[in-house]
Amino acid sequence: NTDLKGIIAKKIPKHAELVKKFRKEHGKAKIMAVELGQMYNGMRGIRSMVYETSLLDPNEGIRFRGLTIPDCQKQLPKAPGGKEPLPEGIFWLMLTGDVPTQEQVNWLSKEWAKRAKLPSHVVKSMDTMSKTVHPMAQLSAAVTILSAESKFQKAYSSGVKKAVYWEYVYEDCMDLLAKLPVIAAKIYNHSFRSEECGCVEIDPSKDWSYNLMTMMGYSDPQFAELMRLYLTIHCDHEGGNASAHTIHLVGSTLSDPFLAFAAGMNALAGPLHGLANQEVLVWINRLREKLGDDPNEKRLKDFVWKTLKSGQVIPGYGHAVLRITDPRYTCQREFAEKHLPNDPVFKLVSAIYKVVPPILKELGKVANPWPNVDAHSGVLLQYYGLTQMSYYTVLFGVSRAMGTLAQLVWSRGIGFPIERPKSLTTEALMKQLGGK
Ligand code: AMX
Repeated sequence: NTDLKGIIAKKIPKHAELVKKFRKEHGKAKIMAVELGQMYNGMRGIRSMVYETSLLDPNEGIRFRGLTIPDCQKQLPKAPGGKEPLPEGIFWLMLTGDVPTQEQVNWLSKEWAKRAKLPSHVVKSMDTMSKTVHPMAQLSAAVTILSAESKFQKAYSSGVKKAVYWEYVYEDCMDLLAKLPVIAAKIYNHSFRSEECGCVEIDPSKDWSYNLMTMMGYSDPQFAELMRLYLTIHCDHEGGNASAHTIHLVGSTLSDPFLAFAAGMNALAGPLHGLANQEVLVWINRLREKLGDDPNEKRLKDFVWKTLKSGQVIPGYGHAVLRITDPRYTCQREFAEKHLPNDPVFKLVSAIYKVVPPILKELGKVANPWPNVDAHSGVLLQYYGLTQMSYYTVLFGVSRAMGTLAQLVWSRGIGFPIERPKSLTTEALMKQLGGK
């Protein structure tokens, strides 16, 4: 059955009913007590939102609808002759809760290809944007103006009922996912390639990742495999991370999916979040310039300490929730071991993996000394010739669309209200706690 909308049309009302009953029975149950420290610490650890598509365990990593990354690598359909999962599969999984068949992902590839064309006003705006605009800002701007096409916005204005909001949100999300590779490729070509590039059309017989790669001017089948893995593993990281949370929040105001997603991309563009993958390579390249490709351990350690002492963080290390090596790092490392074991930058990344965690532990204040996803992605992209670091977060964003937009469909299906947590002033808190 390839009727994706029909499949979720059966599931969403059942889940909404289950939530309603659950809330009725347990609506007053206490989940946790909030500590003052958490309020000042970026709300870290406060269990305060419901997000269905994925769940993060600090000591295990991410699960998408119950499946770990290795599970997904095993169970999700592959491209012909390929070994890595197709991102289409993880989107299907997050949207429906079911592992799709090959036929279902093939349908999704074709469906996205069908919806991929950009409206001419978006093309025109993108083509005239200054090349000095950061690729993430170009992404945000392009998606923002795509909102002119929103079916949800039109349906809302015409007064459709709340119960069917999700149907229009679904259409917008599918359109956006279909168009994102075209937008991303256009940004790449506009920023880094000559004017006449970027005219390659979507091939409807090929998958989402393959099309993105060819539109950017690449053709190595192994790079297509990397793109499939990359776009699969960056798709979601439960709801509290800055980009997913922003999309969730903005979506809750009934802004259309284009506007909600663009807002999330502005959050992903921060150096403590998605921009870290750019920062990692900048840092590694600085290290290579200073120490060469094969520095001894002592010189490497000195470089790490120097970074820390100058008040900077070690990009790609640490995490707000994870307390282990990120499984997204591990699977990229495995990919590198298989396809580029002798690459000098990969060897350097491995050497850094040995020296950084003990140093961060020694600092004493870092909650998680282990590498996150961003510590490894740049080296892989660079190996295949994608050396423009300021572009890396765009690929992260294309992938992040899958989890966050699947959730957006469910959020409207369940009927979540506008999000509005309570804030307090320090003065009010002091009064409450009997301070000054
Ligand atoms: N290098 C140096 N110091 C670090 C550090 C790192 N990699 N990670 C954390 N710290 C420091 C913090 O800056 C903080 O110092 P402060 O008290 O002087 O301000 C202290 O350790 C405690 O922070 P924490 O509780 O361990 O982390 P957090 O939850 O506040 O922040 C994160 C998490 C990811 C922002 C942080 O680890 C960091 O800045 N890492 C480097 C940037 C990075 O890799 N970001 C990508 C994260 C994944 C993603 O979203 N793509």
